[in-house]
Amino acid sequence: MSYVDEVLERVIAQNPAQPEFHQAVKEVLESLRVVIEADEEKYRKEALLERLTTPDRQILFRVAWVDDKGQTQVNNAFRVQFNDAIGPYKGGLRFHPSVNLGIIKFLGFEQIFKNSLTGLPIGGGKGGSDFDPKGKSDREVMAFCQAFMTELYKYIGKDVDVPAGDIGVGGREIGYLYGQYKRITGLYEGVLTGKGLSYGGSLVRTQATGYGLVYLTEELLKCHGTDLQDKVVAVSGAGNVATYAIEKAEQLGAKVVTCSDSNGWIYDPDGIDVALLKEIKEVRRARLTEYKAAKPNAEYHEGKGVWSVKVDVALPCATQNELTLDDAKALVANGVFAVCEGANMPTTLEATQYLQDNGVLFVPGKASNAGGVATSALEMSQNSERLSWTAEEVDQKLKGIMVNIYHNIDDASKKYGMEGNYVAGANIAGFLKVVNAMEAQGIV
Ligand code: NDP
Ligand code: 2IT
Repeated sequence: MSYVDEVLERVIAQNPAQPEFHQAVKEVLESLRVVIEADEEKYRKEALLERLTTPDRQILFRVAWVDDKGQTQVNNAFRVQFNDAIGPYKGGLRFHPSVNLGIIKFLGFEQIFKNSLTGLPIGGGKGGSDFDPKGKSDREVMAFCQAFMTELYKYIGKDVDVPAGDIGVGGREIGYLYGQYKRITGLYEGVLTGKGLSYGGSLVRTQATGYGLVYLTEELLKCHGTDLQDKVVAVSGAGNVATYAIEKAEQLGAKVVTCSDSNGWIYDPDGIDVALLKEIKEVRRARLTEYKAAKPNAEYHEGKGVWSVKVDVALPCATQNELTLDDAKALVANGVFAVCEGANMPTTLEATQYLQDNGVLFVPGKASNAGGVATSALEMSQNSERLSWTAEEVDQKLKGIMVNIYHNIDDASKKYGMEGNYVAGANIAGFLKVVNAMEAQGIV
């Protein structure tokens, strides 16, 4: 059996009931076949793939906190420190009821390659909890964040592991987490990114994932003889990534006609009103039904459906496996030109294959959503030098990083004989830097 197949079998056997982790590993290892098989005995001897697919450390802990009724609540929490070959562990924290160890491992594994693609010195990690911030008071969110950090602080540090936001973790949560870290350790250091601007945050970090996604998409389109001007775009999600993807796409002349949350979705033929979306989601923390209430011309539909709309470009920005084979068929039937992932692994393996087989330009999240973590790394640099860069400076750097990522994955796809397969290009380009560092540092 080939070494890649041996390791795939081993990962599935050793990590039962973690389908998202299996999915992420399968996608990467399938792409790496061509690289591994060129030097299979060397990689097998140094157990390179076993080391790459086994986290350095998995921290599981209990978080107990008291709700507004005086009831004690208990949540499960995780931090997976996956690979620190090229820098300190770096990756977000997700607070969502669906969080379990397998979800955090898939996200941490993806993060290794994404962080490598940014060109910046950051390793891969991820964490989170099954805590649901939805419907909780600010005091309850603070109580949870303080209890969570009271355990997590032991394992993180500005040169060790630097968490940030993800689903359910935004500016409010990072603020409470940072305050508690500082209270316990007495250290005022860049241990978290996505901080508020008054206490060490970077300009443009809030916008960075969505903006970066659109910068990369624009470069992809440019290299295929077109651009976003007058393109019709479908976006899913209505959170941090979706909101700023919509904002930047509209600034570049596209018309974004959809967004969604976990209850339903909006079709707005006039183009999504991003100021209204921010007011509903960032200020009121409300549901998308309120968008329809304010914009009678828009349609609100319960459940899923954004991929049924006829568009040129699709940007999935909500969550994993939200774009299925049926959705891919609908997009292709409607003549979609490009699909670029804002979320982590939003497209199933079957849907990805179908899009690629039908000539749709497809860029995986580990490349196209890397602008968030890249700007986090820029926040770390600013914290280290105790300076703040201007918005223009950060935005220019972000744009440069995204353009560079596109060319890097495009070049890798060509070099390994799979031109236009950006999944393979991203996995191979991300892998090569990490492997080089792992080999240089010996068996550790
Ligand atoms: P937010 O919490 O700000 O927003 C998430 C959005 O997706 C919400 O609209 C939410 O709806 C929807 N959503 C979440 N889970 C589900 C679900 N299970 N089913 C349907 N809809 C769902 O998160 P972000 O915008 O930060 O993250 C979105 C995606 O982007 C995630 O995959 C994340 O890992 C990825 N990402 C985030 C980065 C960042 O910097 N924030 C960087 C790179 C990737 P509702 O409010 O109803 O739950
Ligand atoms: O998935 C991701 O890249 C993030 N949630 C951002 C991580 C970070 O450290 O900024």
